[in-house]
Amino acid sequence: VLLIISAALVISCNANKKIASGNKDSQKPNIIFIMTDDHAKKAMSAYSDDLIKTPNLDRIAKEGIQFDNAFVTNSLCGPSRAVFLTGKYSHINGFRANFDKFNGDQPTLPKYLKTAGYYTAIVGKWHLVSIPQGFDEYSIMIDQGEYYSPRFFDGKDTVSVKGYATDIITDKAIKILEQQKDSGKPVFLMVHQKAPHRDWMPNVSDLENSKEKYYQLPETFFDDYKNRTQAASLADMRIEDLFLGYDLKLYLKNPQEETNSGGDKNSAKNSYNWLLSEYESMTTVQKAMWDKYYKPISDAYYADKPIGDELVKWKYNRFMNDYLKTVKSVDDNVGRLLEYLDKKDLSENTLIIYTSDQGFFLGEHGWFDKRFMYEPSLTMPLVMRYPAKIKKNIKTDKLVQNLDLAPTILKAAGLQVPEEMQGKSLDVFFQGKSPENWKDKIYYHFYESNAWHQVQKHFGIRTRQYKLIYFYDLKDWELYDLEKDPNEINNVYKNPEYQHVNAHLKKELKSLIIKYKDSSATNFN
Ligand code: SGN
Ligand code: CA
Repeated sequence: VLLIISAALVISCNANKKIASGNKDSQKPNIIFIMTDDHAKKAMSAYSDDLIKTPNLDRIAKEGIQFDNAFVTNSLCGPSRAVFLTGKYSHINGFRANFDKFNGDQPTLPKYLKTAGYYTAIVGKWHLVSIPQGFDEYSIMIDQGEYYSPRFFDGKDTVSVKGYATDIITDKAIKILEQQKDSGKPVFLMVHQKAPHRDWMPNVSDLENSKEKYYQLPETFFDDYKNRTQAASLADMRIEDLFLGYDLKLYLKNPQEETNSGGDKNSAKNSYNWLLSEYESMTTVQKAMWDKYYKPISDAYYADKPIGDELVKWKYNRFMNDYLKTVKSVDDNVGRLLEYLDKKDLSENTLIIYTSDQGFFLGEHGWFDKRFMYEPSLTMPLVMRYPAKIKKNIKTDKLVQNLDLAPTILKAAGLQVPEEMQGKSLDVFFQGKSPENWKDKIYYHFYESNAWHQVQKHFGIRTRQYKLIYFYDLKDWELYDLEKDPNEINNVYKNPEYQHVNAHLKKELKSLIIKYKDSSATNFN
């Protein structure tokens, strides 16, 4: 008996020694989950290199797996984060729209991981209103967060940190990894960037020696919303309504100009002051670098005063230049994190995931923002690397969802996926094979109404070929044949040739509603 006990002691000592060496050899991987805010798939060169080169984000894809058809279940910040934390749809986790408050008492991914011995932490944007639960450590931004001198709350104090948000959040992430690397515990770290969310303030270091670039308008930029339901024309998120000061960084001669620039008049008044207060929070050096770039742009605008289509094109380009610069800073900082992992020999046994809380319209249909079930806002970038378990250079176009991420992470941590989670682990794709019986349809439900950007509530189904959407307050439908009409401008719901498709999809939609237990989505024929 003594012999057996001492043998067991030796084994357990060895196991402890192994874990102590930076978790490299232990069974459980470190898990780093990077989520940005509003990053459109087409602004990442692994998906399309028309707009920007993102070598570091692409590196994750090249050294791992890229999901070409990854979708959110509700295209809005808070709801998407709640889905990720719970592995459940909004109607089950209770966070349907940004004005809700997340019920942190429910089971969540960090809680499961913490119980299983993980050190759990989140840095950056939270946006779920209630206090984070299940984390050993957190440092979250207040509400939407700020680009310059952002404020962070750690459970005790709120502190404003000098510098640029994307850099600071990455510094915080690296610091946690460094502090934990010899602790013997695997780490689950959520790195939530504010970028590239509105109001798209670039890092001043990316303004130096930089010139405005010209970006081609998307094909559907001048969409007239013909043969669509009313939803598209009711939406208030047109590029032409971007605010001159707040969004496009002009030095307004008179704050009234903001009010006249279009969009929601009340927010126009506030937005002018918002930009000023962000500018005021910069250091003298930052302000000087900012002015050096934006002042000549502003002067040129007042000298030329574009109008009509010229003004709309000018606004589009101004917006795109800033948006893409905030993405560039994300890419640089992801590079920094990857380098840190390499340097500390942590890459092999780390699952790193990059995604965004939803997609974003970059001028498609004349819009910015998201919310709609249309492709640019429904899709999200999703790439993962985990050299120990994921083959290199894999791509899949199967339909996957943000709902699947919590199960994927639990599985990677060697844990059971709880029955009540509604997603499926994506580990079945890790060896490059296409799993049999994978889902071939997804369900979507957007709940916000009478709020920012005025998008009507809707739910719907997307298959490989079709998308059927029901705007239930309007009691009106849209159907798109994505193979023939990838830009979703031709609603064929009333087309006689598609009646069999409608009937079939409605049946499938009903079965998804039952499967996912969405009792709020009834009453349609
Ligand atoms: C803010 C933005 C909106 C944006 C929402 C939600 N306006 O209200 O443009 O749609 O956030 O975004 S702003 O003038 O305050 O920037 S989300 O990503 O948090 O859901
Ligand atoms: Ca968002």
